[in-house]
Amino acid sequence: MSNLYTLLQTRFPEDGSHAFATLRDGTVISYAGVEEASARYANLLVLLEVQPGDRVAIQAPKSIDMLMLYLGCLRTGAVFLPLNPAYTAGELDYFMRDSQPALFVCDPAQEESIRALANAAGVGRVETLGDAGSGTLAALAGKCEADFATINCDDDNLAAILYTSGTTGRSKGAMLSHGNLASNAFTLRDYWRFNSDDTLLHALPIFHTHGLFVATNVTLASGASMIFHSAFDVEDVLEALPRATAMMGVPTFYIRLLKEPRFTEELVAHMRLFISGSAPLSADIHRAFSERTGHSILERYGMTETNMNTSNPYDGDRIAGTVGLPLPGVSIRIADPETGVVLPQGEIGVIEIAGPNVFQGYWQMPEKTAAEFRGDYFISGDLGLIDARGYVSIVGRAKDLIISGGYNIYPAEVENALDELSQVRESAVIGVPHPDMGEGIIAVVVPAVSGFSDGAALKAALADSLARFKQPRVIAFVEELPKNTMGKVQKTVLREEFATTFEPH
Ligand code: MCA
Ligand code: AMP
Repeated sequence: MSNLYTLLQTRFPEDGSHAFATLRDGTVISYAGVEEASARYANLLVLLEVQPGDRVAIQAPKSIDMLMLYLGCLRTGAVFLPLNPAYTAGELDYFMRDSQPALFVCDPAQEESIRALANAAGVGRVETLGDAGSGTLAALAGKCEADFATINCDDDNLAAILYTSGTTGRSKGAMLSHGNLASNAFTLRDYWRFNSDDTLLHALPIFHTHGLFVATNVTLASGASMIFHSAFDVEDVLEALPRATAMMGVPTFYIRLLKEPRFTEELVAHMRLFISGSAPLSADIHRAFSERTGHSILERYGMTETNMNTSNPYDGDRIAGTVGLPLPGVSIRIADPETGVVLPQGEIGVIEIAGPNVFQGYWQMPEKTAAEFRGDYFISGDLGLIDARGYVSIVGRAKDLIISGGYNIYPAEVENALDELSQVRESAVIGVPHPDMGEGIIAVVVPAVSGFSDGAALKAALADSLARFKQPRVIAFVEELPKNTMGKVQKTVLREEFATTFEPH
């Protein structure tokens, strides 16, 4: 096996002028440009003495340069470690100390505060990268050679670490190898029939699996093009759709598009594929979408730890409410969550996954890694079943997790932050249906002093410790939390009580 970059490179179009990405302002980055820019970043990493296996962490605005840095890391054997720009200083401090990056790249606007954090955490070097090629890192890369001999590596050499939260509230770095990413990229390209005539509308963030690996690696593995937007903006998407052939999104993208009368069958007549994932796509949205556009959204299922596991078929029935069939090379079984006994077809249990897509473990957490595997199978924490035709459906979660607009929020982390506040005796954080984000976050709080009900004060206090997307939208005060005889909070009772909080009135 070889380096993921080398494998992708074999599929780059022969004509180097073929567009890889077109930006909002019309700038085109060609495949020859990709080769050159990624070589410059690779040379820069060598110059900065970043060794194979060293982490290169980045918390910066979405940009093509960030993707070129990702490819530069692949080419040198460094480990790319992207972080959500929404993370607060407290969250970053943990990521820096845990991953000990050789290089931390930040938004130029945050340089001063990041340098202070990095010094305290023992991170050796900080550079900046803004959007549109600004920042010290881009300037340094611009002075480097545009040729680089990509290093050879083994399947299990690390390519990236992506942090994912856990039920204990402590984030874990999922280690993904060149082999993990390569297997998934080529499988998805074939399964979804991507080729060099495709233009993918890319409006996802690039610090997560969906926008970074699924969207970008599949594009590169097909020699295809992308229309590269800095974020999802419904107006920009409506404007760009007529030039695209495929789109990947979280359900919120499709919910928002359906709200627009200008989103019509004619507008998307030439599109070949709409893909959804990261959160459940309701059967209602699936149906409304096909009635409006004539397109059946292709829903797939993945995780940070595993890349993509299942997909509805390209040809054949894309069944609303299911996540489709195991991808070629991926094994899926349903097990009893308590005993681990594999269950017969049709029964509900925890979804377990094995295959070349499954990660190498959590960064410096061998016990946590061991606890989440049964043999070769990774225990997803999602509850599901496999029907007679082999389609997988997700019916619930064994893990206490909220998914809002495609971002995961572990209630334990929010509860810990709330419980640290002097005004809070205890708290329970739940997700309930939200018409735009899928789920919205509610904190149910027992105040330290009876009668206290200043939700705004608690929200303000959380702003320093939790990224905005993890902060509860609603804080409800109660005298006590419903608990079972073991003293465990009955979240199902709370979810029922608050079920209609975000419904439009
Ligand atoms: C933004 N906000 C959010 C979210 N996003 N709050 C909760 N959940 C969110 N997802 C905050 C903003 O900071 C803002 O705060 C307020 O909510 C309203 O923002 P709004 O303008 O409505 O949101 P937006 O900026 O338009 O973003 C919504 C979004 C975005 C477009 C859905 O969150 C997004 O791009 N999501 C994609 C996430 C993704 O790529 N997930 C893949 C993970 P304020 O109140 O301060 O204004 S990979 C994965 O899950 C696996 C592997 C898989 O299968 O793919
Ligand atoms: P993450 O930790 O961001 O990788 O999120 C992975 C989780 O997202 C999975 O364990 C599922 O709970 C959820 N997920 C991803 N795709 C889907 C989907 N199509 N339907 C339902 N849940 C999904």
